[in-house]
Amino acid sequence: MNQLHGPATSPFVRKTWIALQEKGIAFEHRQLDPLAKTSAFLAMNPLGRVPVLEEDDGTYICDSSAICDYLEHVQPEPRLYPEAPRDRARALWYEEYGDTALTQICARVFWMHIIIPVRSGAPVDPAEVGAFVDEHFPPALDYLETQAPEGSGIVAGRFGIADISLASPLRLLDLAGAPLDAQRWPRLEAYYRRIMGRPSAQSVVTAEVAATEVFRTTGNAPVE
Ligand SMILES: N[C@@H](CCC(=O)N[C@@H](CS)C(=O)NCC(=O)O)C(=O)O
Repeated sequence: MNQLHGPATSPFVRKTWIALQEKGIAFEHRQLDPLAKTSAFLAMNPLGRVPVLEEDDGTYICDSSAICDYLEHVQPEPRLYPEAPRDRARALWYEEYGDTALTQICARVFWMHIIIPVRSGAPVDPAEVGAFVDEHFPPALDYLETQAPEGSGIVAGRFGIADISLASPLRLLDLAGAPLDAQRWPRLEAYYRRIMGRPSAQSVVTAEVAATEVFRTTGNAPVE
């Protein structure tokens, strides 16, 4: 069976997990600390990053975008990438936005709430978190507030890779105990909750909550 390597807290692992679930492709989840650059890990991915998808024949496919594109080709239905060129381009743009701008700010909040306190021995500093959020959230989230759809599909009204890629980093805020401000970004928050309500996204919850607890108590990712 396919194996998906990496902590479920990673937005890139979550994105890949949800895509696998949406496609109905069976897989086993394997713990792997992406900061521990073991030779076994680097043999799978010389960049030392997760996720890595390991196939039955021992092939490794790295990078969430490469994996999701691969899944679309080996199992086209249900489609996660639009067919029409402009819609496809827009979907790839939102995927990129989720993987970069959104992940950077959400991951930082997760680190400030969950990982840094246990590593430093100092409690969360609400003033520091607040200053970060005030400076970095509006530029990234005000844009998404203008884009968020009424339904679950930000591109052409149809759910797909763009929605998965935007919801996956936002989930870090829930796991950090600092959820997205529904008063400040109501359309985005409601859209995010709709994506999170899908069975594919719910299937990650047990693993991501457990991984968060390991991070919160040890400062490190869970390992096998
Ligand atoms: N573009 C990559 C990004 C993967 C990535 O940065 N993963 C993080 C975990 S969230 C990682 O492995 N970081 C370890 C490191 O950079 O040393 C993807 O889409 O898979």
